[in-house]
Amino acid sequence: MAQRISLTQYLVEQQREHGHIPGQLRLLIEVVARACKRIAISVNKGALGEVLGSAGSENVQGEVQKKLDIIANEVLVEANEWGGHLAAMASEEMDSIHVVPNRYPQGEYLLLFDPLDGSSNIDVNVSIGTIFSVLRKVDNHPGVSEQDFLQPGRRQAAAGYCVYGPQTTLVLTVGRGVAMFTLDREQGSWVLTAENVTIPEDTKEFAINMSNMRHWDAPVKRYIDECLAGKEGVRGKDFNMRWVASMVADVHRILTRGGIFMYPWDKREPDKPGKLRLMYEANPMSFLVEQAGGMSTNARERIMDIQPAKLHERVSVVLGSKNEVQRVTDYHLEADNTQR
Ligand code: P6P
Repeated sequence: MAQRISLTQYLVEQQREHGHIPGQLRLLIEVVARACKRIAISVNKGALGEVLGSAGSENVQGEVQKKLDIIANEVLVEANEWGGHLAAMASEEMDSIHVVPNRYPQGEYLLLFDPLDGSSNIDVNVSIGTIFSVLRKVDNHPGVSEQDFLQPGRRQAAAGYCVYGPQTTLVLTVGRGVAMFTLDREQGSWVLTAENVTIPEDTKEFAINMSNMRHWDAPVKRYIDECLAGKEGVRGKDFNMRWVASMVADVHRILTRGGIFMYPWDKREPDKPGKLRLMYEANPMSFLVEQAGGMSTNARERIMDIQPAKLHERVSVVLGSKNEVQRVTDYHLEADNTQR
Protein backbone atom coordinates (compact mmCIF):
# COMPACT_ATOMS: atom_id res chain seq x y z
CA MET A 1 0.00 0.00 0.00
CA ALA A 2 1.56 3.30 -1.09
CA GLN A 3 1.96 6.00 1.56
CA ARG A 4 -0.87 8.53 0.97
CA ILE A 5 1.20 11.52 -0.07
CA SER A 6 0.48 14.27 -2.60
CA LEU A 7 2.02 14.49 -6.06
CA THR A 8 4.05 17.49 -4.90
CA GLN A 9 5.46 15.61 -1.89
CA TYR A 10 6.22 12.58 -4.11
CA LEU A 11 8.15 14.73 -6.59
CA VAL A 12 10.04 16.58 -3.82
CA GLU A 13 11.01 13.28 -2.16
CA GLN A 14 12.07 11.74 -5.47
CA GLN A 15 14.25 14.80 -6.08
CA ARG A 16 15.67 14.71 -2.52
CA GLU A 17 16.37 10.95 -2.57
CA HIS A 18 17.38 10.43 -6.18
CA GLY A 19 18.05 13.92 -7.51
CA HIS A 20 16.69 13.07 -10.94
CA ILE A 21 13.80 15.53 -11.14
CA PRO A 22 15.27 18.97 -11.89
CA GLY A 23 13.15 21.93 -10.80
CA GLN A 24 11.92 22.71 -14.33
CA LEU A 25 10.79 19.10 -14.84
CA ARG A 26 9.00 19.09 -11.49
CA LEU A 27 7.21 22.31 -12.44
CA LEU A 28 6.30 20.82 -15.84
CA ILE A 29 4.76 17.72 -14.24
CA GLU A 30 2.80 19.77 -11.70
CA VAL A 31 1.49 22.10 -14.43
CA VAL A 32 0.39 19.17 -16.61
CA ALA A 33 -1.24 17.49 -13.58
CA ARG A 34 -3.13 20.71 -12.80
CA ALA A 35 -4.23 20.99 -16.45
CA CYS A 36 -5.55 17.42 -16.28
CA LYS A 37 -7.66 18.40 -13.26
CA ARG A 38 -9.18 21.20 -15.33
CA ILE A 39 -9.81 18.83 -18.26
CA ALA A 40 -11.43 16.36 -15.85
CA ILE A 41 -13.90 19.07 -14.76
CA SER A 42 -14.98 19.64 -18.39
CA VAL A 43 -15.11 15.90 -19.15
CA ASN A 44 -17.19 15.19 -16.06
CA LYS A 45 -19.73 17.90 -16.93
CA GLY A 46 -20.75 16.00 -20.10
CA ALA A 47 -24.06 17.21 -21.50
CA LEU A 48 -24.39 19.72 -18.66
CA GLY A 49 -21.39 21.61 -19.90
CA GLU A 50 -22.23 21.95 -23.60
CA VAL A 51 -18.93 20.11 -24.29
CA LEU A 52 -20.20 17.04 -26.13
CA GLY A 53 -20.39 16.46 -29.86
CA SER A 54 -18.32 17.51 -32.82
CA ALA A 55 -16.45 20.80 -33.15
CA GLY A 56 -17.14 20.75 -36.91
CA SER A 57 -13.41 20.72 -37.79
CA GLU A 58 -10.74 18.14 -38.60
CA ASN A 59 -7.27 17.66 -37.07
CA VAL A 60 -4.00 16.98 -38.89
CA GLN A 61 -4.89 13.29 -38.87
CA GLY A 62 -8.02 14.05 -40.90
CA GLU A 63 -10.18 13.07 -37.94
CA VAL A 64 -13.30 15.00 -36.91
CA GLN A 65 -12.46 16.97 -33.77
CA LYS A 66 -14.76 16.76 -30.78
CA LYS A 67 -15.42 19.95 -28.78
CA LEU A 68 -13.59 18.37 -25.84
CA ASP A 69 -10.53 17.63 -28.03
CA ILE A 70 -10.17 21.37 -28.63
CA ILE A 71 -10.95 22.35 -25.03
CA ALA A 72 -8.37 19.89 -23.68
CA ASN A 73 -5.76 21.11 -26.16
CA GLU A 74 -6.35 24.76 -25.24
CA VAL A 75 -6.12 23.98 -21.51
CA LEU A 76 -2.74 22.24 -21.95
CA VAL A 77 -1.30 24.96 -24.21
CA GLU A 78 -2.37 27.84 -21.96
CA ALA A 79 -1.23 26.07 -18.78
CA ASN A 80 2.27 25.38 -20.15
CA GLU A 81 3.15 28.67 -21.89
CA TRP A 82 4.11 30.95 -18.97
CA GLY A 83 6.16 28.74 -16.62
CA GLY A 84 9.57 29.04 -18.27
CA HIS A 85 9.99 25.24 -18.31
CA LEU A 86 9.19 24.64 -21.98
CA ALA A 87 10.69 25.64 -25.32
CA ALA A 88 7.72 24.33 -27.32
CA MET A 89 4.79 21.93 -27.43
CA ALA A 90 3.36 19.49 -29.99
CA SER A 91 -0.13 18.03 -30.02
CA GLU A 92 -2.20 15.57 -32.00
CA GLU A 93 -4.63 18.48 -32.45
CA MET A 94 -2.10 20.96 -33.89
CA ASP A 95 -0.54 20.64 -37.37
CA SER A 96 2.80 22.15 -36.32
CA ILE A 97 4.68 22.78 -33.08
CA HIS A 98 3.62 25.58 -30.76
CA VAL A 99 6.65 27.62 -29.69
CA VAL A 100 6.43 29.37 -26.29
CA PRO A 101 5.63 33.04 -27.08
CA ASN A 102 8.47 35.56 -26.73
CA ARG A 103 6.68 37.30 -23.84
CA TYR A 104 7.54 34.27 -21.70
CA PRO A 105 10.97 32.75 -20.84
CA GLN A 106 11.83 29.57 -22.74
CA GLY A 107 12.90 26.42 -20.90
CA GLU A 108 14.82 23.26 -21.89
CA TYR A 109 11.88 20.85 -22.20
CA LEU A 110 9.62 19.86 -25.07
CA LEU A 111 6.10 18.66 -24.26
CA LEU A 112 4.07 16.43 -26.57
CA PHE A 113 0.50 15.35 -25.92
CA ASP A 114 -2.64 13.74 -27.16
CA PRO A 115 -4.96 16.05 -25.22
CA LEU A 116 -7.94 13.73 -25.28
CA ASP A 117 -7.32 10.19 -26.47
CA GLY A 118 -10.27 7.94 -27.26
CA SER A 119 -12.55 10.83 -28.10
CA SER A 120 -14.93 8.53 -30.01
CA ASN A 121 -15.94 7.42 -26.50
CA ILE A 122 -16.72 10.90 -25.13
CA ASP A 123 -20.39 11.03 -26.13
CA VAL A 124 -21.07 7.51 -24.83
CA ASN A 125 -19.52 8.10 -21.40
CA VAL A 126 -16.67 5.59 -21.72
CA SER A 127 -13.22 6.26 -20.19
CA ILE A 128 -10.93 8.63 -22.15
CA GLY A 129 -7.61 10.19 -21.31
CA THR A 130 -4.76 12.65 -21.80
CA ILE A 131 -1.36 11.26 -22.82
CA PHE A 132 1.88 13.26 -22.49
CA SER A 133 5.56 12.82 -23.27
CA VAL A 134 8.51 15.01 -22.20
CA LEU A 135 11.76 15.40 -24.13
CA ARG A 136 14.74 17.66 -23.55
CA LYS A 137 15.85 20.14 -26.19
CA VAL A 138 19.19 18.44 -26.78
CA ASP A 139 20.96 21.06 -28.92
CA ASN A 140 21.39 24.43 -27.24
CA HIS A 141 21.08 26.25 -30.57
CA PRO A 142 18.85 29.34 -30.38
CA GLY A 143 15.20 28.85 -31.20
CA VAL A 144 13.30 25.59 -31.55
CA SER A 145 11.93 23.68 -34.54
CA GLU A 146 10.10 20.45 -35.29
CA GLN A 147 13.50 18.83 -35.77
CA ASP A 148 14.16 19.21 -32.02
CA PHE A 149 11.19 16.94 -31.34
CA LEU A 150 12.34 14.11 -33.62
CA GLN A 151 14.06 12.05 -30.91
CA PRO A 152 13.60 8.33 -30.19
CA GLY A 153 11.37 7.46 -27.24
CA ARG A 154 14.31 6.25 -25.16
CA ARG A 155 15.28 9.94 -24.77
CA GLN A 156 12.07 10.79 -22.87
CA ALA A 157 12.62 12.56 -19.53
CA ALA A 158 9.10 11.73 -18.35
CA ALA A 159 5.81 10.34 -19.64
CA GLY A 160 2.33 9.73 -18.34
CA TYR A 161 -1.38 9.82 -18.85
CA CYS A 162 -4.51 10.83 -17.00
CA VAL A 163 -7.47 8.47 -17.34
CA TYR A 164 -10.90 10.09 -16.89
CA GLY A 165 -12.86 7.06 -15.73
CA PRO A 166 -14.72 5.92 -12.61
CA GLN A 167 -11.66 7.36 -10.86
CA THR A 168 -9.54 10.15 -12.30
CA THR A 169 -6.02 8.75 -12.14
CA LEU A 170 -2.67 10.25 -13.15
CA VAL A 171 0.00 7.68 -14.08
CA LEU A 172 3.60 8.90 -14.28
CA THR A 173 7.17 7.81 -14.85
CA VAL A 174 10.35 9.89 -14.71
CA GLY A 175 12.49 6.84 -15.41
CA ARG A 176 12.45 5.29 -11.94
CA GLY A 177 9.38 3.08 -12.07
CA VAL A 178 5.69 3.92 -12.45
CA ALA A 179 3.50 5.69 -9.87
CA MET A 180 -0.26 6.27 -9.85
CA PHE A 181 -2.10 9.22 -8.26
CA THR A 182 -5.86 9.30 -7.72
CA LEU A 183 -7.66 12.65 -7.75
CA ASP A 184 -9.15 13.45 -4.34
CA ARG A 185 -12.03 15.64 -5.48
CA GLU A 186 -12.78 16.92 -1.99
CA GLN A 187 -9.26 18.31 -1.60
CA GLY A 188 -8.68 18.84 -5.33
CA SER A 189 -5.31 17.11 -5.02
CA TRP A 190 -3.52 14.13 -6.57
CA VAL A 191 -2.85 11.43 -3.94
CA LEU A 192 -0.27 8.65 -4.41
CA THR A 193 -2.21 5.36 -4.58
CA ALA A 194 0.32 3.01 -6.22
CA GLU A 195 4.07 2.99 -6.85
CA ASN A 196 6.59 0.57 -8.37
CA VAL A 197 3.75 -0.66 -10.60
CA THR A 198 4.64 -4.02 -12.21
CA ILE A 199 3.07 -5.77 -15.22
CA PRO A 200 2.90 -9.60 -14.86
CA GLU A 201 5.14 -11.24 -17.50
CA ASP A 202 2.31 -13.61 -18.54
CA THR A 203 -1.36 -12.99 -19.17
CA LYS A 204 -4.62 -14.51 -20.37
CA GLU A 205 -6.08 -11.24 -21.67
CA PHE A 206 -5.58 -9.69 -25.11
CA ALA A 207 -6.82 -6.36 -26.46
CA ILE A 208 -7.27 -5.88 -30.22
CA ASN A 209 -10.05 -4.62 -32.48
CA MET A 210 -11.30 -8.00 -33.79
CA SER A 211 -13.37 -6.37 -36.55
CA ASN A 212 -10.12 -5.83 -38.44
CA MET A 213 -9.23 -9.56 -38.47
CA ARG A 214 -9.57 -10.03 -42.24
CA HIS A 215 -7.05 -7.21 -42.77
CA TRP A 216 -4.30 -8.51 -40.43
CA ASP A 217 -0.89 -9.84 -41.39
CA ALA A 218 -0.40 -13.60 -40.96
CA PRO A 219 1.64 -13.46 -37.69
CA VAL A 220 -1.11 -11.43 -35.96
CA LYS A 221 -3.77 -13.85 -37.18
CA ARG A 222 -1.63 -16.79 -35.99
CA TYR A 223 -1.27 -15.29 -32.52
CA ILE A 224 -4.96 -14.42 -32.09
CA ASP A 225 -6.12 -17.78 -33.53
CA GLU A 226 -3.96 -19.52 -30.91
CA CYS A 227 -5.50 -17.39 -28.15
CA LEU A 228 -9.01 -18.20 -29.44
CA ALA A 229 -8.18 -21.94 -29.56
CA GLY A 230 -7.84 -21.75 -25.78
CA LYS A 231 -6.84 -24.72 -23.61
CA GLU A 232 -7.48 -27.20 -26.44
CA GLY A 233 -4.95 -25.38 -28.60
CA VAL A 234 -1.16 -24.93 -28.55
CA ARG A 235 -1.37 -22.32 -25.76
CA GLY A 236 -3.02 -24.80 -23.39
CA LYS A 237 -5.01 -22.04 -21.66
CA ASP A 238 -8.14 -20.01 -22.30
CA PHE A 239 -7.86 -16.28 -23.04
CA ASN A 240 -10.18 -13.34 -22.43
CA MET A 241 -10.59 -10.33 -24.73
CA ARG A 242 -11.03 -6.65 -23.95
CA TRP A 243 -11.18 -3.65 -26.33
CA VAL A 244 -12.22 -0.25 -24.90
CA ALA A 245 -11.11 1.71 -28.00
CA SER A 246 -9.39 4.15 -25.65
CA MET A 247 -5.68 3.36 -25.55
CA VAL A 248 -5.43 5.02 -22.13
CA ALA A 249 -8.12 2.72 -20.67
CA ASP A 250 -6.63 -0.43 -22.22
CA VAL A 251 -3.09 0.45 -21.11
CA HIS A 252 -4.32 1.32 -17.60
CA ARG A 253 -5.88 -2.16 -17.33
CA ILE A 254 -2.61 -3.72 -18.49
CA LEU A 255 -0.53 -1.71 -15.98
CA THR A 256 -3.00 -2.76 -13.29
CA ARG A 257 -3.42 -6.52 -14.02
CA GLY A 258 -1.37 -7.42 -17.12
CA GLY A 259 -2.41 -8.15 -20.71
CA ILE A 260 -1.32 -7.49 -24.27
CA PHE A 261 -2.53 -4.53 -26.38
CA MET A 262 -2.21 -4.69 -30.16
CA TYR A 263 -2.92 -2.16 -32.89
CA PRO A 264 -0.95 -3.77 -35.73
CA TRP A 265 -0.42 -2.76 -39.35
CA ASP A 266 -3.25 -3.96 -41.56
CA LYS A 267 -4.16 -4.04 -45.24
CA ARG A 268 -6.76 -1.26 -45.03
CA GLU A 269 -4.13 1.47 -45.46
CA PRO A 270 -1.00 -0.49 -46.47
CA ASP A 271 1.15 2.65 -46.76
CA LYS A 272 0.56 3.54 -43.10
CA PRO A 273 2.66 1.56 -40.56
CA GLY A 274 -0.26 1.60 -38.14
CA LYS A 275 -3.06 3.74 -36.73
CA LEU A 276 -1.50 5.01 -33.50
CA ARG A 277 0.94 7.94 -33.34
CA LEU A 278 4.51 7.36 -32.33
CA MET A 279 5.44 10.61 -30.59
CA TYR A 280 2.49 11.23 -28.28
CA GLU A 281 0.76 7.86 -27.95
CA ALA A 282 3.15 4.93 -28.52
CA ASN A 283 6.33 6.44 -27.03
CA PRO A 284 4.86 7.64 -23.71
CA MET A 285 2.89 4.42 -23.26
CA SER A 286 5.99 2.38 -24.13
CA PHE A 287 8.05 4.26 -21.53
CA LEU A 288 5.43 3.51 -18.86
CA VAL A 289 5.09 -0.15 -19.91
CA GLU A 290 8.87 -0.76 -19.95
CA GLN A 291 9.28 1.00 -16.59
CA ALA A 292 6.66 -1.42 -15.23
CA GLY A 293 8.63 -4.44 -16.51
CA GLY A 294 6.62 -4.91 -19.70
CA MET A 295 7.68 -4.78 -23.35
CA SER A 296 6.64 -2.61 -26.30
CA THR A 297 7.47 -3.21 -29.97
CA ASN A 298 6.11 -2.32 -33.40
CA ALA A 299 5.91 -6.14 -33.90
CA ARG A 300 9.56 -6.20 -34.95
CA GLU A 301 11.64 -3.69 -32.98
CA ARG A 302 11.51 -1.81 -29.69
CA ILE A 303 9.24 1.22 -30.19
CA MET A 304 11.47 3.44 -28.05
CA ASP A 305 14.38 2.82 -30.43
CA ILE A 306 12.50 4.10 -33.50
CA GLN A 307 14.05 7.27 -34.92
CA PRO A 308 11.09 9.51 -35.86
CA ALA A 309 11.09 11.12 -39.33
CA LYS A 310 7.89 13.17 -38.87
CA LEU A 311 6.09 14.69 -35.89
CA HIS A 312 2.78 12.95 -36.56
CA GLU A 313 4.08 9.64 -37.85
CA ARG A 314 2.19 6.47 -37.04
CA VAL A 315 3.39 3.10 -35.80
CA SER A 316 2.18 -0.44 -35.14
CA VAL A 317 1.89 -1.15 -31.43
CA VAL A 318 2.26 -4.42 -29.51
CA LEU A 319 2.73 -3.76 -25.79
CA GLY A 320 2.14 -5.25 -22.35
CA SER A 321 3.10 -8.51 -20.63
CA LYS A 322 6.65 -9.25 -21.70
CA ASN A 323 6.29 -12.94 -22.66
CA GLU A 324 3.24 -12.33 -24.87
CA VAL A 325 4.77 -9.32 -26.64
CA GLN A 326 7.92 -11.37 -27.22
CA ARG A 327 5.83 -14.19 -28.74
CA VAL A 328 4.04 -11.85 -31.18
CA THR A 329 7.34 -10.21 -32.11
CA ASP A 330 8.98 -13.62 -32.65
CA TYR A 331 6.08 -14.69 -34.93
CA HIS A 332 6.69 -11.60 -37.09
CA LEU A 333 10.47 -12.15 -37.24
CA GLU A 334 9.96 -15.84 -38.09
CA ALA A 335 7.57 -14.87 -40.92
CA ASP A 336 10.07 -12.28 -42.22
CA ASN A 337 12.86 -14.88 -42.28
CA THR A 338 10.61 -17.37 -44.09
CA GLN A 339 9.83 -14.77 -46.76
CA ARG A 340 13.52 -13.97 -47.35
P1 P6P B 1 -10.48 1.74 -33.30
C1 P6P B 1 -8.61 6.28 -30.17
O1 P6P B 1 -9.13 6.90 -31.34
C2 P6P B 1 -7.36 5.54 -30.58
O2 P6P B 1 -6.42 6.44 -31.09
C3 P6P B 1 -6.81 4.77 -29.38
O3 P6P B 1 -7.04 5.42 -28.18
C4 P6P B 1 -7.54 3.44 -29.46
O4 P6P B 1 -6.79 2.37 -28.92
C5 P6P B 1 -7.76 3.25 -30.96
O5 P6P B 1 -7.68 4.55 -31.56
C6 P6P B 1 -9.12 2.66 -31.25
O6 P6P B 1 -9.19 2.44 -32.64
O7 P6P B 1 -10.08 1.50 -34.73
O8 P6P B 1 -10.72 0.46 -32.54
O9 P6P B 1 -11.61 2.73 -33.13
